Parts: sequence; C-alpha cells; structure tokens
Amino acid sequence: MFLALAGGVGGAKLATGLANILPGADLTVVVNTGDDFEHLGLHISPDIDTVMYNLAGIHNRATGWGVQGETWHFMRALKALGGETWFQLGDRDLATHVERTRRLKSGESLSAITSDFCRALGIPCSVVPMSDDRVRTIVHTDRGALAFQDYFVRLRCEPRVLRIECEGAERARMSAGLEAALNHTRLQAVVICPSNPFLSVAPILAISAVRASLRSRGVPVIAVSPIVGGQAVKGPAGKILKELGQEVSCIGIARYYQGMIDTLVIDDADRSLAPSIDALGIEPVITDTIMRETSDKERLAKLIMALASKKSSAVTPECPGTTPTPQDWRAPRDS
Ligand code: FO1
Repeated sequence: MFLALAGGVGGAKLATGLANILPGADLTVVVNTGDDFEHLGLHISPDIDTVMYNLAGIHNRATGWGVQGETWHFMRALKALGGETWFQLGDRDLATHVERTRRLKSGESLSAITSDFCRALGIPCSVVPMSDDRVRTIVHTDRGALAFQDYFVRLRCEPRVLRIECEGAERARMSAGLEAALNHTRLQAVVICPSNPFLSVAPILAISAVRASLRSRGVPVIAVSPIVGGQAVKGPAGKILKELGQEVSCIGIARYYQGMIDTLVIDDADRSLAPSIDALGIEPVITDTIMRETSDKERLAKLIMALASKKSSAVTPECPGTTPTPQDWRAPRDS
C-alpha cells in the first residue's frame, strides 16, 4: 500500500503512473488544499481537481489544470457583464465547483464529496484532501501578504517571495483518509511527488500530526525532485527557491526535505549532484524523471515501487518482472 503526497500538475502525473500500476485499494493520494479559495461564491479546490481530472484521464493536456475539450461560454458571459475573469473557469469545470459548493454548504465534508466525485469519474484509488479543516496558503511578498491564487494566477508569481505561511495548518486535523493510510498495516512507502515543495507539499507537512506520523511510522519516504538541470519542470519552484536564498537544484530540494525523506529521485541531467545529496544522508537515485507520456509516468512509478520493496521490510509489492532494480539508477557514491 502506497501513500502519495501531491499538489498540482507534477503530482498529478506521478499519481497517474502509480494508479495505473497499483490496484486501487493499494494507493491513497493525499492532496494539498492550501490552494483552495472562495471565488465567485464557489469553493474551488484546484489541486484536488487537477489530480482528479488527471486520474480520470479528462485533464486539459495543454494547461495541466481544467478539463479537456473545455468551452468558455460562462467566462465570456461574465466578462460581458464586467465580472472578474482573472481566474479561468471552463463550463465543464464549473459543474465541479457548483456541485462541491452546494454539498459543502449542506454540511458534507470535502473528503466525502471528493470520494463521490472520484467514484463518479471511475477513479479506482483513494483521493483524499489533506484535511477537512480550513488551511490557506498565504504568500508573503515584496507586495505584501497575498492569498495563494492572487499570487499564483492573478499576479503570475511576479512578486518576490519573502516567506510562505500555511494559515490554519498547525491546528488542522488530518483527514480520516490520510490518517487511515498513514496507519495502514500494509503501508510500504510514502511518496512525495514532484510537486512544488513550498506551495504544494509544505501545506501537507505543515499539519503537525502528519509530520509526527511520518517520523514515527518508519516506512521509507521517497521524494522525486521537481527541479531538473537547475530549473523547475513546471511552475515557479525555481524562482521561489532562489528568492528564499536556496540553491536552485535538486540539492536545494534535498536540503528542504532533509530529515523527512530517505531517498530523492533525481534526473539524469543532475547525475553529478548525486554525491552532494548522498552527503546529506539522503540516497540519490538517478533516472529520467520527465513525464511526457503515460509510459514515462508508469516507468517512474515502477521505479518507486521497486525502491520501496527494496527498503521496506514489509510485504513485497507486486513489481512487474521487467522492472529494473533500484541499483541500476544508483549514483556512484564516491564520484
Ligand atoms: N491556473 C492559471 O494559471 N490560470 C487560471 O486561470 C487557472 C484556473 C483554474 C481553474 C480551476 C482549477 O482547478 C485550476 C486552475 N488553475 C489556473 C490552476 C491552479 O490555480 C494552480 O495550478 C494550482 O493552484 C497550483 O497547483
């Protein structure tokens, strides 16, 4: 059984690879809700929707978020009325937000609604919000404190980041689905997907019970670097690393997760940095981490499963016979 921590597009891609390989009951994907916000009277959960649409295979491949084959009548009509259009809500996507908002208002939990939506979309694994309590990512910048989507979409990540706050996270309880996965007797590994560490993963780890549970659980924690060749694969991770005074490389990512992870999967392009990661007490594993096609997502997922089965003393996962051993990707320790 695997628990994957995911945020936006990078997380959704690896979650898809894991979901294609593992039986549904053997995968829980816990999703960041720090990006959630109320907009036009609707409750939007962008990361849950990105993961959900990717797992259902109905995601917009060009943007990474939203639904494929989308139409924009609502946005055009809203614009004509002089409404707010900086956050694009497609007509199909809108149904998700309207129905979620209606059910939240009637007292249902985000967990229950997400579970029902995933079932309706034919997703076999569990997708759970990190918490059913309110957590909001606040980006403190040279232009003041900004709500996450103001920083990310409206201001296109332009302001300089000084610090990131996960408002409400310390008091938030983890969701029942996350707690069940962390306490699962067959839990083999926790996978930190190549999501933005500061914006997507940090809010999950900011829940104190999650951090404590990860430390005490004793299963391997395997992260995949979202930085390749000194650049973020997608989004502002590189810019933020720099603004926070960190090295823009997978070493910066290793330092960020130091004490939390056992293994960092890095890209072939960063092979020469493996010894520095090793020196931080983190096992570097080298492979092609760029996920263009479904086969790339599945290959990375198989590698992670093989790493987990090597490290875990628990039940060996079902790895296809063609899966290379993790040793094939290991960096030479003294080069
Ligand atoms: N990202 C954008 O850059 N512009 C948008 O207009 C936008 C709309 C949007 C609507 C629904 C949704 O689920 C996601 C949306 N995103 C948009 C993506 C989202 O804001 C970010 O990718 C995540 O919050 C960061 O992981």
